Amino acid sequence: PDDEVSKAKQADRARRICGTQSPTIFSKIIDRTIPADIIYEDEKCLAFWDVNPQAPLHFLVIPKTPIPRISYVTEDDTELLGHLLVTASQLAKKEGLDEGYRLVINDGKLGAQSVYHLHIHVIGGRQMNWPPG
Ligand code: DGP
Repeated sequence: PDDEVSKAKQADRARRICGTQSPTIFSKIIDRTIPADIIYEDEKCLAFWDVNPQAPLHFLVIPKTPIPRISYVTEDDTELLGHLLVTASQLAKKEGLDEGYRLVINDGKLGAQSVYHLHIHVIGGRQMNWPPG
């Protein structure tokens, strides 16, 4: 976790220095420039396994449109955000997470966001704790 926080701090610093990081590594996953273990794709979104899993099952659902962070969305993104959540729910069911799971969206430096392309974490397969770290 500390490592994720330091990555988030580094990303925030890079973003402040260089402007918004775009394209991020997730754009390269979308266009297949770099490989990922993709679970699902449609015209609006992509889902793939997280390279640094925090639980037995951990995947990400991302919009194909590179919205940097949840705090930047507008009313125009309402339908897309709904679609991402419905997709996350359907994929969690498909992966057998019948007893529950955690959805997380990290935003910005204090939210420990490290990749500035909006993503929903779907984390499951073990007991989650509250409060989160
Ligand atoms: P966040 O801290 O919320 O910005 O989460 C970014 C997540 O993205 C983190 O859990 C690790 C994952 N990640 C970063 N780079 C890659 C990559 O190249 N491939 C995959 N599959 N996941 C990645």
